Amino acid sequence: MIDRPLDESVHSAQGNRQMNRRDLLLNGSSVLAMLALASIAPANPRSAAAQSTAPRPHIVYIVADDLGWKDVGFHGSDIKTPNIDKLAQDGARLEQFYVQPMCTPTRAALMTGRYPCRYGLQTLVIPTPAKYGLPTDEWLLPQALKEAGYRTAMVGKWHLGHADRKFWPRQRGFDYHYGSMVGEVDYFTHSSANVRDWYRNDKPVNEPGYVTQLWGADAVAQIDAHDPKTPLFLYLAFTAPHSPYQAPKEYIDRYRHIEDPTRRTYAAMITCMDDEIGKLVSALERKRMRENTLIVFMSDNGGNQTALLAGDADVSKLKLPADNGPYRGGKGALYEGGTRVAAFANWPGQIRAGEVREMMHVVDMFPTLAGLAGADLAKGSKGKPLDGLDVWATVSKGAPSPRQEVVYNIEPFRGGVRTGDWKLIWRTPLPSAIELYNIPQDPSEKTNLAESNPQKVAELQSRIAQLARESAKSLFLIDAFAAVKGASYGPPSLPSEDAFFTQGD
Ligand SMILES: [Ca+2]
Repeated sequence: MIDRPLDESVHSAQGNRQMNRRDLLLNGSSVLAMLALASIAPANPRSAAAQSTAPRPHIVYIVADDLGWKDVGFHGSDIKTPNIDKLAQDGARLEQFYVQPMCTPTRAALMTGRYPCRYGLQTLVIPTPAKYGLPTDEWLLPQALKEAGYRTAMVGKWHLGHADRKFWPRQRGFDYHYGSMVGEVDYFTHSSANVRDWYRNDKPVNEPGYVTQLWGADAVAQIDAHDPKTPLFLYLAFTAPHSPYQAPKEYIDRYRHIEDPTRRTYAAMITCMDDEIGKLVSALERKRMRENTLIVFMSDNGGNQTALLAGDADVSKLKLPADNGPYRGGKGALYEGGTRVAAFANWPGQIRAGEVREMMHVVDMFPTLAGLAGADLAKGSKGKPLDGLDVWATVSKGAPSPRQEVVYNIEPFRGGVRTGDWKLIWRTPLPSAIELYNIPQDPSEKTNLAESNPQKVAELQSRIAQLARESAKSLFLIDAFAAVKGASYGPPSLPSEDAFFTQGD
């Protein structure tokens, strides 16, 4: 499939309605009536992973956070990422790799192989004060790999539930975890709103250092201590280059030539992450594990272009630094800039080097990795159907992808689906909006073809409506509605007695 960017200059968030927090809540509460109509997906048989002929590899899965599509050397950035570039050049560069538009939904999709709308994590992220998490009856990738005999270690950011330890990584299939639970922490204090969020194996720890370097060093320590006879699954989830924009001075100094201070720091954060990835590859080589290790890299969503979606840090006065290249919009948006991310897979001798322009979605990683690991997909799934497809032949040899459909997200107030070349974005709050794009011809989503293709619009609307009917209620909106409700009851706010004297009749 030909899918060349048409114009590198498009960064517009045009049509991407600016929302403030109040709008968001009102928007949320206006759709709550629709939530009552939502129902859980009917059970389909879980697809079995294709039999793999490859040996069982160690798996290192690396996630960057809010990384712009263009902000890696292999996509032409001026930001230096030599270690990432080497892995990408020697591996498969996955040029149509889709994720969900934000942190929590993408991480949930990776862990479950199922769309976040199946279990209520489709809207925004799990906010720091929220109490909900990824439902514990979902069967997760580390659980499946652990069952198959893997040692499972996680280093980094979780963001799939933090208020109750039942949601934490070690309760969800990881033998080991070092890192943070919420969406972002200060890179030096490891705190969110002055509360430290820093744990090793469920115990709070207080260690000085810069987050990216601490996680890089810990990932190396995991490899150094690993017995290579046991297959290893290492999930390394960096927060870089998510806000707050902070980096060690020595990295910032390398980018003196970048005038904008936020972009300078952002570049430094990425290069620091790249150095840590380089050290990790060296550790694998030292340990003679490299030849049998599959390394996958992706960003969890596109680079952020909306201050209100930056998280806890106030970035409203900054020029947001991420660059999504030719793709429209960014984090939070259903456009390609929010959902089509920098990604590659590398396994020497097993993955052919080159560009793979076939469609794949982060939900595909569960059955693909489980297939390589010989894991039993059905065990523990309680009959819930996977949305993911085994894309190993596509990743490793560039074979045609079994994936013909991309679900960008399904929420009570908007949905986005692509089937083949055609993509529909449907916003339902009144006044509603429909956008139809031919992605191979128009990857920058400049020309809305909805009016001239009513049949294609109807077909994709029908698919979105079907997925919406199958969706679970949004846990974020339930939470948001509870907050709105809290402000809707209580003693009446009537004028005080003084007002009768000062305001007259
Ligand atoms: Ca993110």
